[in-house]
Amino acid sequence: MIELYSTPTPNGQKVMILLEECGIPWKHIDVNIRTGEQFSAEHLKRSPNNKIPAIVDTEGPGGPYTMMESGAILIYLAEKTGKFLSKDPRKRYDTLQWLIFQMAHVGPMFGQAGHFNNQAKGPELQYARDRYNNEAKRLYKVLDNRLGECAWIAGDEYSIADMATYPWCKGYADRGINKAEYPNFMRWFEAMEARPAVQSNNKMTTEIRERMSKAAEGKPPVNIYDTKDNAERLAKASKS
Ligand SMILES: N[C@@H](CCC(=O)N[C@@H](CS)C(=O)NCC(=O)O)C(=O)O
Repeated sequence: MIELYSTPTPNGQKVMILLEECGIPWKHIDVNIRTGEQFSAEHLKRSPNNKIPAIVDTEGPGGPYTMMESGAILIYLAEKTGKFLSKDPRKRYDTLQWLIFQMAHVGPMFGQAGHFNNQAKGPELQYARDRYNNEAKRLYKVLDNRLGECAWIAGDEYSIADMATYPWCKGYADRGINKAEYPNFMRWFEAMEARPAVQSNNKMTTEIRERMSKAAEGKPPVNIYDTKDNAERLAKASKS
């Protein structure tokens, strides 16, 4: 059994998609990052960086195995199930380079763009807004160019690189990405949305979010965007 300790953000969803694609037994254990549950002593044991997602594989190598970092989790689960990470060396490294492209660029840059568009809206921050929005648009073009060469991000086979990238790309319309300018990206995005596992992820995402909002009623939210507060929360949790 795979226990997924998470919130269905893009980083959480990529693991949900893989679990649904593999059809192995798994369950979602809600860790509400809006109310600070990522700073609990139990969660810090699973994820010392106080982030979601984390997994526990109750039948891991040598016993129950705990992991943080969504990219590492995807590689682990792909290797465990023998799916979506080719054994052919070239295809495998193609998949890993595009997975790491998502982890190092798409996730962090889209995340910063979202932060300055939605959280830090001051007019004096226009430089940051432009920097991350332009970078996000450039990354969509990298994806569009790549998907003009092959059916899936890593090549001719659907892989964990597609699963990692898709949830981050859902907001393409808000970023000014249109079908005419990014046709290869759009073709891929539609192919992703046609997959039953992706549809199941999207349905579960809505349900889990509703369940988590209900459970959080009356609990004070934490401001996870305040990095100084986060450092203090971690220091406090580490003492307990
Ligand atoms: N590189 C990490 C990033 C994880 C991450 O940033 N998770 C966010 C949600 S998407 C989180 O847990 N934020 C809570 C916090 O910063 O306190 C991964 O891919 O797993």
